[in-house]
Amino acid sequence: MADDAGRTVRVAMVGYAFMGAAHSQGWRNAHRFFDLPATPELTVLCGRTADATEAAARKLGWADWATDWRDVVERDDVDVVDICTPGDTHRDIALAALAAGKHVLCEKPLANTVVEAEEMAAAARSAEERGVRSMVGFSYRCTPALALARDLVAAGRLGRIHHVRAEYLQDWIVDPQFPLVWRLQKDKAGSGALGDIGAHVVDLAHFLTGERLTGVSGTLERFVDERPLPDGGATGGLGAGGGTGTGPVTVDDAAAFFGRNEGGALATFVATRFATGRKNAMRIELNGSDGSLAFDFERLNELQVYDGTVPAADAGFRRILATEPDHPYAGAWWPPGHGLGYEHTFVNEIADFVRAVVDGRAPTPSFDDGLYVQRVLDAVERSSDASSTWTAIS
Ligand code: SOE
Repeated sequence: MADDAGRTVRVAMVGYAFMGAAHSQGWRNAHRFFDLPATPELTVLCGRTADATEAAARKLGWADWATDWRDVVERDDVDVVDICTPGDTHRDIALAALAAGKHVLCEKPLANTVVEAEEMAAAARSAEERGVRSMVGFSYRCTPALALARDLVAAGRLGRIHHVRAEYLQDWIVDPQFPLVWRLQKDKAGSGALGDIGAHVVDLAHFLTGERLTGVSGTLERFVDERPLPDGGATGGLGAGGGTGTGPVTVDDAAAFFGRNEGGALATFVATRFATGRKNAMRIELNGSDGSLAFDFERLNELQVYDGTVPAADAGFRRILATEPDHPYAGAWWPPGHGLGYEHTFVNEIADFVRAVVDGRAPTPSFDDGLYVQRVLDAVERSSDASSTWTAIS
């Protein structure tokens, strides 16, 4: 951490595609909207190829650029390493950064396997003892309406939770001609819709209820087995195309699973990239003995709440516009009713991270929270492969 006078947090970010762009605007803006104890500095951006990384550094506002993350994590002018790469590099970068005494923000899912996630969580716990902090980037927790939902559940407003129903619906690969990008390759991404977007709803179910799943049963599906290679080989981003030849899709296109929470609630999940017409419809509904709440990220400033304790004639779902100064994060932004977008969840997330790092607190969600999600993903995969109907989560 920089000296008290400067009170800066000097950041190195590895990766600069979709998440790199989302995080960069978060690092640029967090101290301009939140009163933070230190000012983030976009010190160095790290990527695989020099020309593309230099261009990305200029575009995204980074002071320097590099192509070897092993050097970057050792730099004396770096306090934080932000990992925005595909999952196959999360473990190596995080372990090296933590060992070098750097605080780490790592995109979700934490890793590609439970073994990697266990190593990362153990390293994070050890680093915590040296005052080195770490967090996994489940950014949707920083949506005001979802943070409000968590507060309502924690205050007991829903009573005992009986049902959690969560789904994350996208449709960007319904076209079989969409190219074989890295998110469709197991060795890069670890899994498909299950880990990429299913991880978000598994984490949200935990975040909102404060309870973890004790077991799951589920199935995975792949609708398209072969896709055109992207231009420049099978590694392109969300939209790279134009390659020659085809390659095998090695991950799931969709996942459906259910489980039981520690508190007894029945939880059901769907994560799919084949929900034609649904672009980023991340939805969750909780039903309790005293009420319910419902959220849809396509209407992310709103929370639907049902109070079951009022007379039936007066009861009904009401819409809360989570844009009041008293709503989580909302007070740092615009006047009531003006609303936030997807990018603001990353600014909110980075503000939380900077505050925790400078104040000497363990940020949440922790690598242990990320490990829990990894165990659920793994249990769903084993459940899908096995003939058994139930897979316990260790
Ligand atoms: C998948 O398309 C994706 O980019 C996820 O990887 C992100 O985590 C999610 O925020 C948006 O959709």
